[in-house]
Amino acid sequence: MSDISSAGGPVPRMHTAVLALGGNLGDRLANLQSAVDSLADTPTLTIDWLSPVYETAPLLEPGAEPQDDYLNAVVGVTSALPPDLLLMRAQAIEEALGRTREERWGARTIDVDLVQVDDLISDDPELTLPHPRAAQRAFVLAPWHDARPEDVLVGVGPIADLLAALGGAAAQGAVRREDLELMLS
Ligand code: A4P
Ligand code: MG
Repeated sequence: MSDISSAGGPVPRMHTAVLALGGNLGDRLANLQSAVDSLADTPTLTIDWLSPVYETAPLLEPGAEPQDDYLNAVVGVTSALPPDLLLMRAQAIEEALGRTREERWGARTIDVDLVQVDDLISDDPELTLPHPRAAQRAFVLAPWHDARPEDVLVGVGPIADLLAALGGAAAQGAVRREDLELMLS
């Protein structure tokens, strides 16, 4: 969708999104950083903010094999990509970083999820917005809250309240790694 600019030429509509990154295979920090770099290299996309990095206990499907701890982070972006193309870009970045999909919630080099886009609400299984499990996950809420304490999960509530309702980050085994940092190149 485009607006017509008074200066002539179409001005694409911009979208604001919150993305969650996580991985527990390989060089976890390098994979998070590569995902950030790839997002930053995406045409029309600007990274507005980066959260701190958290080390988090794996949240597993009942009965699943044990997994290593994850590194998780959250990123705020602005882009002309509509939500479906932003999801395609996220999945292409996952693939380029060696993501495979043998099992749901399986160990992975990188997962790039769309937590929310603008104030959109959708129950489309291909792209559910906001992400249906974000409100229950300290590995999303804690880094997001550190970066943007006033933010609201669209249609749900302030992320500060959601994190408090979980009992804080530590209650789910999420610990901020002060020694690790993501960079904007
Ligand atoms: N999909 C629908 N909505 C979205 C959205 N908002 N963002 C669809 C991204 N994808 C969305 O995703 C499966 C399908 O979800 C896609 O086809 C997409 O069209 P996937 O990335 O292939 O598979 P997945 O990530 O294994 O599944 P799922 O259900 O998205 O898993 P979650 O909920 O992302 O959980 N523990 C810790 N500590 N840290 C983690 O990061 N991550 C997971 C995965 C489990 N445990 C974890 C962590
Ligand atoms: Mg996913």
